[in-house]
Amino acid sequence: MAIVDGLLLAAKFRGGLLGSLIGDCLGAPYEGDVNISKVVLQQYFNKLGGSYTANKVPYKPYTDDTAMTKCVASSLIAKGGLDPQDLAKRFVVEYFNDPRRGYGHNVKDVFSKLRAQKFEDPFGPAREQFDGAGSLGNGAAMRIAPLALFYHQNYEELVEKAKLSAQITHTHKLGVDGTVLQAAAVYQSLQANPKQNLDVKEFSKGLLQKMAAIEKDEEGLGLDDPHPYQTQLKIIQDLLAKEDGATDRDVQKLLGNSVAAQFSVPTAIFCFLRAQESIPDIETENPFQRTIQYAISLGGDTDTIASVAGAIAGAFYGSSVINDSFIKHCESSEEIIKLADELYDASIARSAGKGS
Ligand code: R7I
Ligand code: MG
Ligand code: MG
Repeated sequence: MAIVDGLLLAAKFRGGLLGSLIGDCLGAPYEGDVNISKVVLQQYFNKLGGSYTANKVPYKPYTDDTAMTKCVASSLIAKGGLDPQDLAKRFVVEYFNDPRRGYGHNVKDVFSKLRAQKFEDPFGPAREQFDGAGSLGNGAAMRIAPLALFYHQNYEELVEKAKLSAQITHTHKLGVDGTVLQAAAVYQSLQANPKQNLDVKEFSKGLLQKMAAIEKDEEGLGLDDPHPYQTQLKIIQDLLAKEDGATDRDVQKLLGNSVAAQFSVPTAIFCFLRAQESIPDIETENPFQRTIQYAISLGGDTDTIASVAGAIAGAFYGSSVINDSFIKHCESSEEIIKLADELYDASIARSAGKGS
């Protein structure tokens, strides 16, 4: 952690949570779309990035991705670490207070069952999803950024807590491992120095090594490919190495843009890595904006892929790279900044032995 001092680390916490929020809010209007016009998308970003005048510009509401991310952050802050029962309660209270946030179709059953059994077993209802197979959706990965930031000083602990936090709603190996992959990506971003060009080969190699340690005991779990995330990471490396650049079609076909964690988390990681350099038809010098704009341009699960990519980008660059106008256009951005600062304090207090 030597290259990241306290000030930068605090800015990276803000960047990670703001990136997650902005990707969600800006991506939400396009969720489910195919063939998004690059010209229209560019105009959308130009307008949102222009000078901000309160009440005169569109205000972008957040969706379930942010609602659940806020629960993860506030639970970690309140409890000084992961407390699955407390987190499950926060998900349920949040959902029943404000259900119209575009939640996944099946995860709502988990919330009802958790409420009915009074949180006695916070993992029980998720295990029953999809006839006992568990959900393989990206709903646990999309909310993991606060946890990856909080546990940044101990990678083994981060993996263990990321898995547990996922299992409150997602118990399928693909849902859990996709969450670990996103946690690992945010972790690597946080450790990297934004003043130097990112070595995208090293970044993907680091993730491959980490997923090799995760995907080692899956024989007998019934997956066609025993190493699905390593397969996706190798595709990322191939696409990055393409001389004339991967086409949108390549990315959609090979990496995917669906609600499945396997076909959205690696896609988001690819968006962040590809956006280190210019991308055709995306007019901005700002690599954070490029990441989010590119993620949305691929269509499909745009709020989530942009949110996951935005968290990785924000944790790498820190909040200073983020256009203030984007921040102000997003619902609850002030609350997110406050949560990021409190999460940073809680994480530092814990590692200094002062936390619980
Ligand atoms: O994963 P989850 O929380 O959904 C997150 C997505 C994000 O895009 C959000 O922005 C929001 O729009 O929803 O919710 P789940 O209900 O667990 O999973 C989402 C969907 O993935 C389900 O409704 C299914 O269509 C699909 N899915 C599965 N389909 C077949 N078999 C998830 N798991 C399975 C499965 O095992
Ligand atoms: Mg959503
Ligand atoms: Mg989504």
